[in-house]
Amino acid sequence: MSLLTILEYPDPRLRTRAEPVTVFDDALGRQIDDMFETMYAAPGIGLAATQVDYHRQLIVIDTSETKDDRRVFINPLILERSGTAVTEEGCLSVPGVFDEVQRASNVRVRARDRHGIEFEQDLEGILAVCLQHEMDHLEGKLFVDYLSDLKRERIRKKLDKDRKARATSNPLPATPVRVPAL
Ligand code: GNR
Ligand code: NI
Repeated sequence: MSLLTILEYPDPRLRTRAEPVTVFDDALGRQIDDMFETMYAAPGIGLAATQVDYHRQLIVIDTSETKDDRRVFINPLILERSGTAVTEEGCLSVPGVFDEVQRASNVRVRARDRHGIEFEQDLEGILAVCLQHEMDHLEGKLFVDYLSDLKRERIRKKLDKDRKARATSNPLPATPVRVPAL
């Protein structure tokens, strides 16, 4: 298992459209496990393959409090959406930024699991919102695209500034200095 690097806005690779998964092999299983590990470590409630520079239609989600409800959606398709929900969203690819987005509150999704078995599920609440957020990633779309041009430009500048601060001031704790005994 290994931690993957999460791409950050405005990295152009986040705009890539993911291709369907066609081969359900051990390598795919390892990619899924690495994505869960990366999502839990971040921490986040969902992760799309696009965010880790893997351009296949693959999503992992766990919205449970107890972090024991792993859900995998491969080649997902929304069959039906209903209701509306406005949620304060965040994104691991847009760190430290949160804003309201309106989406469907309920969706029926058809997808495949890690073995390639097709299933259909009705999702609601944060799970439905998260799936839609992740499916946007697979199409190269980010939640900040729903905000005004002005907000998005401010966000880009803030992230630029945060990245520069991380690069110049060393983010790692200083090496502990042993004070010599008298
Ligand atoms: O961790 C995440 N939280 C979140 C909160 C509200 C709506 C969507 C999300 S998804 C996000 C993780 C992420 O960036 N997935 O792409
Ligand atoms: Ni995201």
